[in-house]
Amino acid sequence: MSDNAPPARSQVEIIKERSRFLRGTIAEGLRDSSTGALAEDDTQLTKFHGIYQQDDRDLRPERARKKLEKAFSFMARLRIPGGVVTPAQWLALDRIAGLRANGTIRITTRQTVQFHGIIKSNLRQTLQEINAALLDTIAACGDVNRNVIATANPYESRAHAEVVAAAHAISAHLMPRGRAYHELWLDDELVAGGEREDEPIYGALYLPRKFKIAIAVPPHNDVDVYAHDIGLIATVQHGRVSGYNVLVGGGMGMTHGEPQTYPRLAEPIGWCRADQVIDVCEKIVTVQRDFGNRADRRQARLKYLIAARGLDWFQARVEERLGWHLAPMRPFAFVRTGDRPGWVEDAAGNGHFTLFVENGRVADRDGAALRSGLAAIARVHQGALVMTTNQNIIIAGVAPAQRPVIDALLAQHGMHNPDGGLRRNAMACVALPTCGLALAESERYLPTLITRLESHLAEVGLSRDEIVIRMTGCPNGCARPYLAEIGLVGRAPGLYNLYLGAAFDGTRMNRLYRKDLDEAGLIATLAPMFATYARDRREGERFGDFALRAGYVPAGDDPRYFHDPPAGGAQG
Ligand code: SRM
Ligand code: SF4
Repeated sequence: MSDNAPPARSQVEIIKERSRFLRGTIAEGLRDSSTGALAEDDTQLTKFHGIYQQDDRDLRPERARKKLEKAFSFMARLRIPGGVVTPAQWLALDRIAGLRANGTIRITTRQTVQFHGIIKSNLRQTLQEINAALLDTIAACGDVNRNVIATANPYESRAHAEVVAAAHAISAHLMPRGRAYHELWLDDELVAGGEREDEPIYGALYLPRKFKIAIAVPPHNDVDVYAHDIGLIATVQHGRVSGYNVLVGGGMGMTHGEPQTYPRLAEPIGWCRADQVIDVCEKIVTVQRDFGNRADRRQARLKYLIAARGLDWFQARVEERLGWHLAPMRPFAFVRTGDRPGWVEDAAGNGHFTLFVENGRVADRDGAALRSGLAAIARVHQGALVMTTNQNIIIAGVAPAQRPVIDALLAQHGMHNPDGGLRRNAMACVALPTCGLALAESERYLPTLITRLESHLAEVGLSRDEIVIRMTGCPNGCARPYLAEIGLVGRAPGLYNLYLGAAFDGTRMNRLYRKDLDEAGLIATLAPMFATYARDRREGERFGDFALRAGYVPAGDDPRYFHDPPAGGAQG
């Protein structure tokens, strides 16, 4: 390449550039009834509208045998900052799940919901129904800022309500401004070829890669604040949010066999006042927009920019754009990640019930009619429903008189929170059959594995002990497995890499312990560890901390920011 040659760009950059602000040929593709799919380039663009083209991988062999095209359908992901919906909105989601999707609602690890199995001819109708419920799917996926997540339950305190409001404000500020979404899905007037469009924050190429923001209210780290491009930790004074500690450069994704990709925890750059936080987020986004890697998508997340240029360089660029310096970090402490299933009561005496939803799948099956039950609750409930970042849901703001009604509906529909400390702290990503990137089962398998592990935990008296376990069907990290005390990452059908040693409060990642374990191997490895832990643990010692002290995985120099270095190749 000559010195004057333009820098290399990935194919997705070229698709974005030619897309006329995310239109591509989606409209034509929707009209084409000869296939259940869209044009390949357009499938990159629909992500910005919250839509993924998928196919049912269970059906692939049969369809191939019959020489049929894949069983294409679409996944739609909503943008719900802070995860709060009204009961009426929940009922609209429930109706859409039954009429347009596969009969389930999937609560995600980013506090929103997904519908799976929408066929192409139903897509526009589905999006219109979502919008009619005053919800949308704009920028839920794609190279833009995604759903902004926040410590669940705005009803818990005034500060909690303020961070959910901040999540909404940041999300709105960083939303793409183009009209393509409205035009394609909601019957707006066509502007293509007409008035000039502009994306004041993103520009025509949007960001080099996806971008994520999370807000935590200590001492609860339910959002895994270190796992995101921007992590904001609220500081609270006299019950109000005074400002935010700002972390940058977190991310979970990696690729097996590519040691230059790795999960990384976000690092602190300073504190800002609450009224400055939108500006800070915007400037961080624009530095990534201007300097992020647009040639290699595997190196395009903010974490790699910061790793390459250094945190000081990055902070200086952000402060240049702000025109002022961030203040020193303020003290904070986390005690746990995850959710706290069951009732809690606020100062006003209202109740909030966190319902455990196994791997986020709201469905009617196996004796627990979760979908019908939540719909029945939504019909009588007067507060809100709040999705958590751990795939659960909170029935929030229940007046004392209403509590027996909710309790009765929970019981009637078989909706019981599990007792087991491992299951209560478990998450699995979607994986098969809809995720095109899955190498192994996850959502469909983790419950069975947990049942088997539970019998070993019971033998040594650990049934109720909280241990965080997370599984993903590939190394992309959608259930944040590298922050789990037991992390299981799919390598191939039935085979998982086992990671140990993360902190219970989500401030330290785990490390690879063993590769390619099948179920027998996982149980044979973990059962004796549980026994040793039950026997040798110190007062209050968590399983993740014990794994380091027992030497299952090395503690290293600074485990807080540890990831396997490229030279070690231990990741895979
Ligand atoms: Fe994810 C891609 C599901 C949270 C890292 N993720 C995907 C796709 C869309 C597969 C694809 O690209 O074709 C999956 C769709 C599966 C399906 O059938 O529904 C998928 N991710 C999910 C969800 C639904 C998992 C879940 O069980 O809840 C989560 C939806 C969140 C949301 O509502 O927006 C989900 N994904 C995450 C998280 C966790 C988080 O953000 O807190 C991560 C790790 C954090 C991060 O981004 O670093 C995550 N997903 C990825 C990656 C790897 C990104 C990277 O930097 O390497 C991919 C693949 C990619 O982008 O190329 C991916
Ligand atoms: Fe799919 Fe991998 Fe994400 Fe699981 S971790 S949903 S298998 S991309």
